[in-house]
Amino acid sequence: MFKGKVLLFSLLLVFATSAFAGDVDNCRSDWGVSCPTMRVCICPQGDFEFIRDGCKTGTDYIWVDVNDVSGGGISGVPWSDYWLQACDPAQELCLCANPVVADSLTNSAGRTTISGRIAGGGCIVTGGLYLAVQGKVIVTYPACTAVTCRIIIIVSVDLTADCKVNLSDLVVFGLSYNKNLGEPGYDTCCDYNDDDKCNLSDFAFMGEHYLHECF
Ligand SMILES: [Ca+2]
Ligand SMILES: [Ca+2]
Repeated sequence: MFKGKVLLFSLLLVFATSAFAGDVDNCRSDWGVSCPTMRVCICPQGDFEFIRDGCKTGTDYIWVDVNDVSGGGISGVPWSDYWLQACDPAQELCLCANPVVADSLTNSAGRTTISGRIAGGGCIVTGGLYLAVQGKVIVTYPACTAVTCRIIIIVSVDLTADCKVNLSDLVVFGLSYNKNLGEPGYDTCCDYNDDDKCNLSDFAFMGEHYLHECF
């Protein structure tokens, strides 16, 4: 009798687990950044800075562990099933249809990395980013209530965050032109070579990406 109950309980457990196996669990999944001060320049055309250069090493990356409800890794998650956005809605990016692409399918442990470029516009200075897998925003285990925000600074030649680089962006850029960090009117979103100055070097990037938009 006792043995029978244990067996039934075990069967129920197996059933409960297998019913959800393979589905992404946004609380048991996790993500992070390989270095503490990542800063990436983006363009809607997806042709600006690589995430791998975000901390200037050439080997920087975002990692993602895609897990199911039991904490097991899900392998084979497609390259394009990821989405990044600002944790602070006031700094929302404009993102193209496939803004980021993973470096590979998730491996047998459910892990992949993202080290390519981001296709979009806008600027995130504070508050960090969240990451979604298959439309599910990753939240912090075990409470599953707080969004898992990681600090990544995003700057873009699309300063108005409408996924187009045009005259309205030049107007915003002009307001910060020839200003340095600490001076009134200086906007760090206009600094594309990471020297805390908004000057001709940055304007050159503006020219290089002028009239770019999402493919
Ligand atoms: Ca724009
Ligand atoms: Ca600069």
